[in-house]
Amino acid sequence: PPPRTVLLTGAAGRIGTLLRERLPGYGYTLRLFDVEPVAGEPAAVTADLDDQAALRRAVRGVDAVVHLAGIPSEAPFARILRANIEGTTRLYETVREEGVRRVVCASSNHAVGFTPLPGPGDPRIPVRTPHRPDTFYGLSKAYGEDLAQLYWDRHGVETVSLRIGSCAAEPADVRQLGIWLSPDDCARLVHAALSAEGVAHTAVYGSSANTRLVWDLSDARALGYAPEDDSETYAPALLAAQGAPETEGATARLLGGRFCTVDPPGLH
Ligand code: 15L
Repeated sequence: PPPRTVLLTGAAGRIGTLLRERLPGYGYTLRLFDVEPVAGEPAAVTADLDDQAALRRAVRGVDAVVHLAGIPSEAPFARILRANIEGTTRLYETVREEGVRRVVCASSNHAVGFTPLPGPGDPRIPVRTPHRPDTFYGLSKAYGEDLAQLYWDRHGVETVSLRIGSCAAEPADVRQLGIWLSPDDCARLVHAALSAEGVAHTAVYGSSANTRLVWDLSDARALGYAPEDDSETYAPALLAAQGAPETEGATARLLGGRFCTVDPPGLH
């Protein structure tokens, strides 16, 4: 049977919030976990991923985990190490110990951010492309994908790693037109990742069916994901305000965009 009780880590965050509003409509019962209080949700667990007792109580008895907790952009390595690398490892170890079968894990386009964008006529970026993280943040997402593979190969924990593009109510800039994931499509994708059978460890790109798509959505569609939105609705206004996508410059033709040249934050 498909998972019904789902633990949502990072439930107070941007994607956590939009999934809290939408996943119950697919029939899921949610348990919520976040380092910050979840507004209007007194039953949510407010704890850090290094609080082993709280994490175990949250994981025990669920059918699946949607793991969104972590730092969502570049930060000093020590912070990324603690929140994203150690935090995700603790989560998987607890999932294994508690016998939970399925994780849906938030990876990111920044795990492969140095991948060149396809030019006119080039094929879209495939899932099976080498990890090319653009930041410590992207590196932590590449680690998460390898961790998921380890827990499948060693322990039979299934994961769908979602290399999410830009998930927000609207795309914020011309770059995001290629990788925008609408909130409704995000819920469709997570539902597909929770309910597809026999996923082992599968990585997929996470975006809507954008006209300007830069990556291959067929692996996501193979899970049963059928996106309904397209960023093209927002293209005329964004192009009028910001101009055509740049074709020159260090980051213009790289998937990760500005992440590829962000100032290195150092270790601490
Ligand atoms: C991400 O991984 C970030 O979490 C999000 O805030 C966006 O910046 C997104 O990537 C993006 O690449 O637009």
